[in-house]
Amino acid sequence: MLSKFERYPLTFGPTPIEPLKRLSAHLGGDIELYAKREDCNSGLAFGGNKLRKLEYIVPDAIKSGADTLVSIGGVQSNHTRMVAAVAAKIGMKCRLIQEAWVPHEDAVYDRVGNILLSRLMGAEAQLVDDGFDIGIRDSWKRAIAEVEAEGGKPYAIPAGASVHKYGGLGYVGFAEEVRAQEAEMGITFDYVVVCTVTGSTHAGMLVGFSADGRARNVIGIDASCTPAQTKAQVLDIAQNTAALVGAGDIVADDVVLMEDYAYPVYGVPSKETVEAIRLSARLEGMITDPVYEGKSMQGMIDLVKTGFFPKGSKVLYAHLGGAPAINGYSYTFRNG
Ligand code: 5PA
Repeated sequence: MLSKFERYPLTFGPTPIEPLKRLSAHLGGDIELYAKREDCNSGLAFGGNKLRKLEYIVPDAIKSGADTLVSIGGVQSNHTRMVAAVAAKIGMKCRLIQEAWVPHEDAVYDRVGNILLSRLMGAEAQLVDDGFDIGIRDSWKRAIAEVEAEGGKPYAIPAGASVHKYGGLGYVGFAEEVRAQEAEMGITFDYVVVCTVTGSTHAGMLVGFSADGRARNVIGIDASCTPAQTKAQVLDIAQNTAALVGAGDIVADDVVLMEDYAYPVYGVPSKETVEAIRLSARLEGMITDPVYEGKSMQGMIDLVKTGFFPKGSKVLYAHLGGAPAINGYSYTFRNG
């Protein structure tokens, strides 16, 4: 589906799929859990899901003649870290808006983890005191205008690289890659679990898996805590992406989004999220974060425990990255 689109390689290639044997056994052994390690997809600043998206956006940025990538996220945004890494790699400047999306407790929250790495890679990170919203933000528009006023040529990348015309393509590629790996492994996954916030990861998967009738087997776990807006954005991106690649249409019922795990708010882990992070760390040595993957891990564990997946199901957890943010939650994990 993607051969007509230009791709700028930022990743190592297909990401490994590994069985989560101890976690599966711990949860009763009726469901086989696997992880696809998108968190290990690149040597660029610890990698993660944004790189698949940016691979299809970078050619457009280079063609535009821009000299500065401009993007936005929370203080501990993984996305902005990835944009900073890509800017360094392709020789552009980088301007980042880091909004106060998370009511955080750690005193060093804006000094460690993702934002530390972004600064280290030369990005200019501006802290802005606005709350969580996955939509288009005035602060981001202002940053674009500022770069222009200073004589630069900005290339604008929205939150999570999601509502960009090419934002959904990367995860269409993920579905195609999974299909090829299934053929090699001689198995078929019954479900794919994905953490959903700005929507293009889930949306791309919907389009990619719709090719073999599996769109509704993609189980989104909401981590935005604003699920109506997230769901609408997933549908919108999926429909635009389907039209772009020439796939069949995606309808509202194709967007399966579990809304029960994002509490108390975006970026703040519940007691159950923290337990899920510990469990996956202690049984698998697999690190998930308090903002995104910890919530989808919690969701997957709960769906196994509550019998959502029929006995014998093979479930693929898309590990989308995000571990650096855990440094901003040192108080939560002070005793492990
Ligand atoms: C993010 C997003 P989508 O935004 O494509 O729905 O992906 C959700 C997601 N897992 C899942 C990890 C590790 C993520 O970083 N992160 C955002 C960020 O600013 O980092 C876009 C919100």
